[in-house]
Amino acid sequence: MFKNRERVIRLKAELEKIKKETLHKLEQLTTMEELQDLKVKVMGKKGSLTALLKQMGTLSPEERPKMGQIINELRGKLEQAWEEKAKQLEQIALAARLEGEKIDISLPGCWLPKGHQHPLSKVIEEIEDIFLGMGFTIAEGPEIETDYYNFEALNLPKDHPARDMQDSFFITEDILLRTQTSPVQVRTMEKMKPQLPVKIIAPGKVFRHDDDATHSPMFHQVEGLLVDKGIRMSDLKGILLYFSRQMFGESREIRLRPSFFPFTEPSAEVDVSCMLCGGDGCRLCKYTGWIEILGSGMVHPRVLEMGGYNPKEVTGFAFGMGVERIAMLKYGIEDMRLLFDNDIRFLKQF
Ligand code: 2U9
Repeated sequence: MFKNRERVIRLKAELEKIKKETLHKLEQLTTMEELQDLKVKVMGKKGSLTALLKQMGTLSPEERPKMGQIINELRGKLEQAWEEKAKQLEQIALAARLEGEKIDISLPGCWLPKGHQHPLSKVIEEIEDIFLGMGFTIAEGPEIETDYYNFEALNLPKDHPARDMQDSFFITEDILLRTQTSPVQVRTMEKMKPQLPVKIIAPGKVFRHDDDATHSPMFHQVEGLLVDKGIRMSDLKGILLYFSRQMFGESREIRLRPSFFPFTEPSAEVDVSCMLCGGDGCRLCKYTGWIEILGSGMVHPRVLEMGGYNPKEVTGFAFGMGVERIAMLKYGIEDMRLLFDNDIRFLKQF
């Protein structure tokens, strides 16, 4: 009986020692390997706690379950401590890995040569801004068009020079690269009818068989269209005067000269007072004081009809300008080919 008590006391003391030592070592260790080693040393087949369990057989049947409970409690406590330590070590390892992978964003980067906005893009954006400010919206359409949208719906007669195979880029007899952005307006009218107003500008690339200092086979246009009840030539004049002053300066005047286009009637060429000499006469305006900037007119009744609107109920005006010409006048560029050379020294000036 006495021996049994003594054994219990000794076992308890050893358990306490194992607990203290294990928790202390656990606190000290710094790697997963050390953690694993300690686990084997305490709980492994030849571990200190396992050895104590084996001594349970020497206890009396009354003491055995009590001792078993104490050992199980210690085992539970130690297991919880391993887990916590393992989590802590994982976090330390992750933090160390992240620290090692850190990118130093204060290092100077590689210098990449920067381009420059093209003067044509700049002018197109400026034109768009002016018309957006007057309530127009921007419409776009295909650059490859059918004979119908490019010519027929615009009232161009079959024998019109633009319909000649030599003057436009035909893909088949019926399909060609658009020669103006007008098909966009026709398509928009078709889509919008019978809604009013149709108030759009159509910027984009157009293609013609031309190539010299003032013509390029590909160039840019901005065309405009306003269809509504009661639209008059004076509305056209007011809008174009506002546009000219925004684009070329507040002191500009405009004049309209009678002209002819198949899609407008009456038609007018629009001149702006010379932005270089103010109208006195100089080399730029060929000593006339005026410079032609666009074409315009009241939409031909047949064109309105083909777009799906009744010319007895609505009227409209239209205009068209070449963006390259506007850019050359605005920036004093003398040769159109400079706009397509892509020389960064030229482009950077705008
Ligand atoms: C529809 C109805 C009418 C568009 C217009 C012009 C006059 C014009 C030229 C200016 C220089 C083309 O780039 S350029 O060679 N344009 O003179 N364009 S009226 O008239 C339209 C368009 C669409 C449905």
